[in-house]
Amino acid sequence: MPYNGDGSAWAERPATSGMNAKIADLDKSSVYCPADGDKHLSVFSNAPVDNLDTSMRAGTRGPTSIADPVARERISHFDHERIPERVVHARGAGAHGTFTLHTSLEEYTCAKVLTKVGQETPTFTRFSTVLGSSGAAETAREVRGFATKFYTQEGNWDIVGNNIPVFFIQDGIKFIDLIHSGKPEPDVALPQAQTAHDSFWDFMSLTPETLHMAAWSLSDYTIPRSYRMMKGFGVNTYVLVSATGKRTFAKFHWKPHLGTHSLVWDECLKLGGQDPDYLRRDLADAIAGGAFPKYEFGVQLVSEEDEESFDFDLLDCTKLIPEELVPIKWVGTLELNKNPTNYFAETEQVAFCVSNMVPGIDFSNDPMLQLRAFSYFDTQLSRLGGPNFSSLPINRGVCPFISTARDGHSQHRIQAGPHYYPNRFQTPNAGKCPHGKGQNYATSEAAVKEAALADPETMTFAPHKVEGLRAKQRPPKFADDYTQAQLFYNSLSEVEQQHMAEAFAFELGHCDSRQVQETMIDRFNEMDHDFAVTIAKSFDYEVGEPKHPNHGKKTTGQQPISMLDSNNTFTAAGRKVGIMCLDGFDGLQVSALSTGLVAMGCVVQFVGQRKGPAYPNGVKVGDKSASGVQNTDFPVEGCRSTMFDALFFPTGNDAFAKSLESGRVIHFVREAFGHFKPIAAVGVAVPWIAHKCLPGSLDMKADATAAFSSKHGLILGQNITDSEASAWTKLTKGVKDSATFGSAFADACAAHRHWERDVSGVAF
Ligand code: HDE
Repeated sequence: MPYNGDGSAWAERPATSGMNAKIADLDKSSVYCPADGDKHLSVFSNAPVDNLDTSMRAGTRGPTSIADPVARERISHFDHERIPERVVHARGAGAHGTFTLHTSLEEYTCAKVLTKVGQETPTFTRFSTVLGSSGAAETAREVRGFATKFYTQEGNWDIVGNNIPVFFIQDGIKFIDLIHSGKPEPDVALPQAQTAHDSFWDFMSLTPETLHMAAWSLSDYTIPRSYRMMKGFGVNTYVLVSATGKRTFAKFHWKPHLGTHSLVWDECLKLGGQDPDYLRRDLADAIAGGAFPKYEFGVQLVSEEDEESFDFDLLDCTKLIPEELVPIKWVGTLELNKNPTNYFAETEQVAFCVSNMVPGIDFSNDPMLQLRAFSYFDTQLSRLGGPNFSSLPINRGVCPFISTARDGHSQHRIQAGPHYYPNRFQTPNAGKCPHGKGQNYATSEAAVKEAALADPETMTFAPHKVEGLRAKQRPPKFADDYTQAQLFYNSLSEVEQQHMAEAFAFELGHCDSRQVQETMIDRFNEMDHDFAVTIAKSFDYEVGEPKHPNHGKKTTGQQPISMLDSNNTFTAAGRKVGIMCLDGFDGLQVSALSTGLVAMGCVVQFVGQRKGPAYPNGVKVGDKSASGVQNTDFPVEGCRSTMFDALFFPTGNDAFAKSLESGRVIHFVREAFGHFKPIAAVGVAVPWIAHKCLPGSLDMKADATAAFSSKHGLILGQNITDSEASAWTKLTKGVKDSATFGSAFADACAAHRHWERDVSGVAF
């Protein structure tokens, strides 16, 4: 069921059952219209307003009177209703959810959110692009943000991560230049939401540490199919602290239950215009339809003793920890199960702060993380207008706390009691909430340790030794920029490597500076000579000798780098199937297949000559009340193949066959074929596909005797009839049982894309 845009969701007060502590908390600040029917339209003083159409005037045709408080208030509020968009990650989509722990990390942390098995912690997650402004198209090639706020019983904990496990730079001080280079050029402010311009690649080519992330950002990771099919990573190395004070390094992972999948670049370019909201629509639709996105949460753990045992530095966020060295331990599940009620109040005002930690979770000395711990809190001051942003409804915690902070713009809390500490009412350890505890003023190292160990609640800042020369310096292992870039490249499939080369041609093809193009090709020569030679062809450039011969190693695991790795999840669930219901279509085939697909968790949408009724074979056009009339989601002109993951063309009568001849419908097939998507067809639609849509691209003879042929995601059943019930109803779960036409199509949908196809001769 798609997101309900008719406004009825606005009146929806969350049901009492299934409501988590945070939704209940938000409800206290929510006004539902028109469910709260006793409310009247008012100005802020709450006085009823009886006329919102006409301002007060001196005489019928005279000047407007400034004495009209309603007009004044309305105009004034409107004048000020914008706040600055986020400096980065301005374009985002959010959802409420629940995190449920299934495996305790008690050995490593005292954070209750990670130790109490079965506990459900309310969450708010915001996905985002990085460079685009708040209205930018979502299918631009962009790194994606994956930020989650956990409203724990010990305060809010935020993991502010990305969909790629590494970052461009090693030290936060360079972040400003990185972002400036990627944002639109400063004179005429273009291009929007993309890195395909000189400044970005100029910065990248001159900053060797970006090589690893440059490779990731040219890969299919930057064009995700859906936020539901996207991984997440904490990126930086954190520290877990146990109740006994033991410190363990930790990397955080999110793994989508639907697998990790991407769009193809041509689709992205088209969707940018056809549906700039493609990803937020997909997320809202799924949640509204009850297909709640789920992600496994995992950690890679490294003991303090093993800190130096890798050939990279754990504090260097341009490196990942290969799973062969440290496997991921999966400990909990995040389910996104409620759309926001008000985008501005929730998704826009949510303030993720890397500094939001709970006892048992701490920072490592990663120099990116350390500066991030400052930046997020700082940016909210101007973005949300002052120091009280943390008591906005979406940001306030669900755990009671006492603070001595007071006043400031828009103070929401009415807090009684002393605004200083210590005071005669609260002794150091007398607070009711962990945050009231843990203040200790011990000065010697031993005293600090003893105090900390005695009180696990203080573990956020468990003591650890720091020493060294104060200087502007980087650890020696930060110097290797290419080993993991090679590991990444080697771990991709050939198809994905080819996509990277095509992405390079697009990105650098939009740059005008020859120097930028050549320096960047040279930079990639440090990753892989053959790759550099391939990309150099688009620029007529002669690559020099290999710089660092490729070590040839690959990595795989539970979060495999290649999306084609068998450890990735392939399922038909969550896929959107478009069914062509031009008048005269075979109604039985459509209803049988669509019922099976929906039961498998697919979203089915119908396309017809008009939005509204589509008339099947045997029903007179215009007879709306006849049985079998199919309500369509789009008229052919109102959609494109890009909006679906797979297409089904039933058979039909002569009128149906004639309508297939339209150029728009033929283009549907060519485009979906060119984007490697599953296409199924029956009866008259089969020769039409073979001869009109894809002449020369199909080898139809191969399976001429079978009831249907299934090859490269094309499922063609010219002679299947409606009476062969098993062909339609025996849909499996898309797990390699292609015994029937329906299950072959389900399998093809589960495979997502059929890269084996030769699409070179197809115009689309
Ligand atoms: Fe951010 N980043 N960042 N960042 N970042 C922001 O904070 C910043 C970095 C990330 O959905 C801002 O509240 C600095 C790495 C996400 O609201 C800002 C540095 C990673 C989001 C900021 C980094 C991220 C942000 C803008 C270098 C991947 C969106 C608005 C020291 C792990 C969160 C805001 C949301 C947002 C600064 C580096 C991810 C300006 C200075 C590395 C997902 O504070």
